[in-house]
Amino acid sequence: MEERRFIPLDSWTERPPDEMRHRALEFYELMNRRRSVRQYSDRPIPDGVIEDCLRTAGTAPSGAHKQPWHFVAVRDPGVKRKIRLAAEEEERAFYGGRAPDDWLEALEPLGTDERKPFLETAPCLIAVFARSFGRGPDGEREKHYYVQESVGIATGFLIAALHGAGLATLTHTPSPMGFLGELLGRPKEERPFLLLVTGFPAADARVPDLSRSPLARISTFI
Ligand code: IYR
Repeated sequence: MEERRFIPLDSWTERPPDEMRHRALEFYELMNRRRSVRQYSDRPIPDGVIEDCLRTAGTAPSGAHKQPWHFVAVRDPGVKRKIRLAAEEEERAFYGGRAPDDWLEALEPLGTDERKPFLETAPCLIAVFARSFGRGPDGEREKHYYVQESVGIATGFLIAALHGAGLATLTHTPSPMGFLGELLGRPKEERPFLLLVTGFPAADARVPDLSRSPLARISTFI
């Protein structure tokens, strides 16, 4: 049994109310400028940016602090091509009959289809994996808790970090995406969670004209 160790909360920063309000609004305004982008330029991402964004993802809270995530940053054109081909094969089946009509109808405003050229054009694809269990120092199985929640939170941190750094993203979920684990050589205890496409938008990138639900619809104060 590891000894329980506590340290002072040195990282805490106390802020005056005005500064809190300012920062809350500023962060909202930053995040409200995020859009899912499906057309990318092939412009490379400056060195170190993805690494720091992944460090941010790794700061997410997780069940029993098991950190049940793994991120594979794919820059290699050959691997990106393989991912595109495998994803498009699944998507052809999805759009060609596997998806129920109501789902296709719901996607209509997004204008998506089985073609995923961005999987090759974008300079980086981050495959997010959820680890259903971990390995202790002697290779023994270690239980993980709230894996989906934990990896979802870490992915949210990652999206916010990439956006904050000046990169566009797309959360892409080819379905099913078992091929990702095989293509990227991940162990069987890791389940693909989603694929985050990132890079700079194409000069002529267009996004659907969507609006976000107002606060009154998404929240209740009691
Ligand atoms: N995976 C498909 C379909 C798709 C599903 C949902 I839910 C979306 O919000 C967007 C697309 C695709 O990527 O086209």
